[in-house]
Amino acid sequence: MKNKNLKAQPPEEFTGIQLTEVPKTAAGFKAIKSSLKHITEEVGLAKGIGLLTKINQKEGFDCPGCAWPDPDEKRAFLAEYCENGAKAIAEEATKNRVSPMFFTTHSVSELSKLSDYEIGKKGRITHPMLLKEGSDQYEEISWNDAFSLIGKELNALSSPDEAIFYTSGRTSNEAAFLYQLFVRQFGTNNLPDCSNMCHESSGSALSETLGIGKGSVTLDDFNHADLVIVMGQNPGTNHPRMLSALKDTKKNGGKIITINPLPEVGLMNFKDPQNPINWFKGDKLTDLFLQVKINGDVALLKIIMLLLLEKEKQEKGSVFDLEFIKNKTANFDEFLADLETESIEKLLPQTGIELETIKTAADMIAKNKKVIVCWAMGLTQHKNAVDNIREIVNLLLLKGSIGKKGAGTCPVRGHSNVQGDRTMGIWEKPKDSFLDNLEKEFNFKAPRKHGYDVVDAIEAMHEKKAKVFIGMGGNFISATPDTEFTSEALQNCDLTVHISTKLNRSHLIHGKKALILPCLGRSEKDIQESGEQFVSVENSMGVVHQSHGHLAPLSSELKSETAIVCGIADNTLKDSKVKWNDLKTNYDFIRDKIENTIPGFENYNKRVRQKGGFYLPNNARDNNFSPTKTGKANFTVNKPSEIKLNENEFMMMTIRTHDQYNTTIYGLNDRYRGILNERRVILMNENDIKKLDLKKLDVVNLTSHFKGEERYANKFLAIPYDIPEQCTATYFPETNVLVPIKSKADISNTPASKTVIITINKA
Ligand SMILES: Nc1nc2c(c(=O)[nH]1)N[C@H]1C(S)=C(S)[C@@H](COP(=O)(O)OP(=O)(O)OC[C@H]3O[C@@H](n4cnc5c(=O)[nH]c(N)nc54)[C@H](O)[C@@H]3O)O[C@H]1N2
Ligand SMILES: Nc1nc2c(c(=O)[nH]1)N[C@H]1C(S)=C(S)[C@@H](COP(=O)(O)OP(=O)(O)OC[C@H]3O[C@@H](n4cnc5c(=O)[nH]c(N)nc54)[C@H](O)[C@@H]3O)O[C@H]1N2
Ligand SMILES: [Mo]
Repeated sequence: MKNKNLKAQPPEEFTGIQLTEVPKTAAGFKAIKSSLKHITEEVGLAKGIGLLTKINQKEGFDCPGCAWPDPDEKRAFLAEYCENGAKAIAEEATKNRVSPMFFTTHSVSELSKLSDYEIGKKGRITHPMLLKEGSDQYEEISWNDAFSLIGKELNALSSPDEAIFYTSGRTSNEAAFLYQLFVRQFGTNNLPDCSNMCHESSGSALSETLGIGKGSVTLDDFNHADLVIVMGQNPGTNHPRMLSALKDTKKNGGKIITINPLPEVGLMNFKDPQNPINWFKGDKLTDLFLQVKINGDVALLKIIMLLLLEKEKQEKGSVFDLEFIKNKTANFDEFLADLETESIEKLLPQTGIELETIKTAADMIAKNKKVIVCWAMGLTQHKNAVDNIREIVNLLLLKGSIGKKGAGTCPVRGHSNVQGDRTMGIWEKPKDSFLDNLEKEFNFKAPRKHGYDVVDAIEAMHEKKAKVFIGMGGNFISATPDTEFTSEALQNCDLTVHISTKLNRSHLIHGKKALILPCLGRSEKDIQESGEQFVSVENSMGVVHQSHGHLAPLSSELKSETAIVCGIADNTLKDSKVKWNDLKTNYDFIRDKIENTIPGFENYNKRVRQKGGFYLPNNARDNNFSPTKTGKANFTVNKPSEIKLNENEFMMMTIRTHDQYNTTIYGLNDRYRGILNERRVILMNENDIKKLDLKKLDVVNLTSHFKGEERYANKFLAIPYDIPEQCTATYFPETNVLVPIKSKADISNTPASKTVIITINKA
């Protein structure tokens, strides 16, 4: 039963907007100033500066911000972090504490009325906490009692498939490996993760076409590329260190094309904060900007490929890499036959771009042989997201731009170890070969039935088919779509458990009983029986390396994620042959087990100790596509988006501000878009504002429409912005309530949180 006193959405209150001019360049000195401000406020200056010198250094800890790789050789003088990495650290190392005392004076329902910003600012959780059935107040519980409660609830289920084990992508390789092993020994593959809402579409498309679900490029490839195309990504905010790589491309004579509905500041111009000479002088990054309509990418890529085909017909071999196509690819004829059925005139309106501009892009692509395409959520969170990425692969295959220096695929990952977690087996659809290896090493029968992904898990809880939810990190209620539906789903559970660093809304939208288990963060020392431990992570380009905490843990009650998994497993599994309590004493033991089960981790303990770590094997990088069904790189046939808007409807994308990390809201500013101190805004084209008879800063209510259903989110300020007509942008998680649970990508099942059809009404 849903508790009406619990608020799953942030309050419909304004915080006092200020608009400034949209800045012309990103980073520079202002970024340094902003880093220092967050660090000083949350951590204190001296301790904060000490921490910053450790981020992403070879003996330091991995920045919990994003998964962008560190240079293999040189690391910057001012440390390899960015403004938003510094904010992530400040947030984790904060002085603020959520202690048992805090909960005696704050009820759950009262806390749920706060915004995500206010909840996050309460700070780090210091002790394991239990919310008893019927209570509105968390109270302290011992670790042993917490573990045995979980064991009891899990073992009381009528099937292991009634439990769900979520993971967010910050969990280390060691913890993730043990977690999936425990879950499979318990008897289910219900291992949804944040990837399901993130790059799942990339994984689906790339595995099918290139035989590996990961990107193919390394950081060094950016030094050698003729052309980098950045699609559906805002690196100035979300992967700031990527801008340095793009700067290197330019320095070496390469060009950059940006494809985005918004002229994102960082991509347009950039001042490198790691180079003081550059603090005040900007570098122009984007050479050609294609301001595509939301979800117009397949149409745009098809037009580009039609233009390339025209040129190729004029002079055979002048544009396409015929040798590569012949030797390395399959399905070229089907692809070509389908492409020729498309017409530029019909496709053009979907893009919203002048044909002349697209022709310039096609010329740049035709001329250059080494092309990298980078992308992120602007491509993966649509109904036809998998098509978007398959179409990118088609383009790269035409150019033979894969498996060679300076060319290839670059899906830019989000969470700092989301890729590593998947490598460790956090996946609801594990491969048989992976399970075979687990069975052999650990002597048990692994479940073979595929488990629930995020959307399926929500539906299962809603239908009461799943009754226990365990979250290894993350903030499920605020990150997932259809907030009110998901809130009902979580509240249907008998037990919800969160292994977390900081207080968040998922602790407040709870099952009949709830537990919060507080864990160490990346920046903290992890001391076990055999001494100080390090963990390992995999970045966006498949490099596995160490991460060492440096700070003393903020409370002696914190446990590492690894120790928590071992505690739960030991209290749940009756006849496991794994010695859970031994494994946690020395993480080398866990790495030995990983080495024995997962290909590519030979000599793990030795190689992870090399400075900078080691690369995992990558068949696409090696120009080998044998893992695909055809044994070659596959061309595919894709269709442009079928979504048609009525005249009064708008397409809405839900995006991140400069001051947030997913559901963690560092501050209320979106500096690079000129919007300060307010999150309840909707960015609209000036003509659309006029058409609706609105003025700048008018208050509007939003209604989303999906298969006859309506969902509502009220009180947003209309902001005129440089965005194509009929396209709008709002911030997540405020508008997740508008994303229908059933509106998701074909094949990958990723919530379509960038293609939300809405109408806008004056409040
Ligand atoms: N500071 C900070 N860093 C982060 C995060 C964070 O929240 N804060 N989150 C991390 C995570 S988990 C992830 S996944 C990444 C996310 O990194 P991004 O994908 O950069 O994040 P979004 O804000 O979702 O931005 C999507 C971009 O795609 C564009 N876009 C939207 N729809 C379309 C479309 O149809 N076509 C095209 N071509 N473009 C489109 C938007 O205008 C926007 O620029 O960042 C990671 N890093
Ligand atoms: N509408 C809309 N929805 C989206 C998106 C979108 O673009 N639009 N993006 C989607 C994407 S790309 C992603 S990846 C998901 C993100 O979904 P999640 O990964 O579930 O969400 P986060 O906000 O990253 O999780 C933050 C919480 O993680 C906990 N935490 C932080 N560090 C640690 C740690 O080291 N260990 C543990 N155990 N806990 C920790 C803290 O308690 C913090 O409150 O959201 C998705 N949701
Ligand atoms: Mo993500």
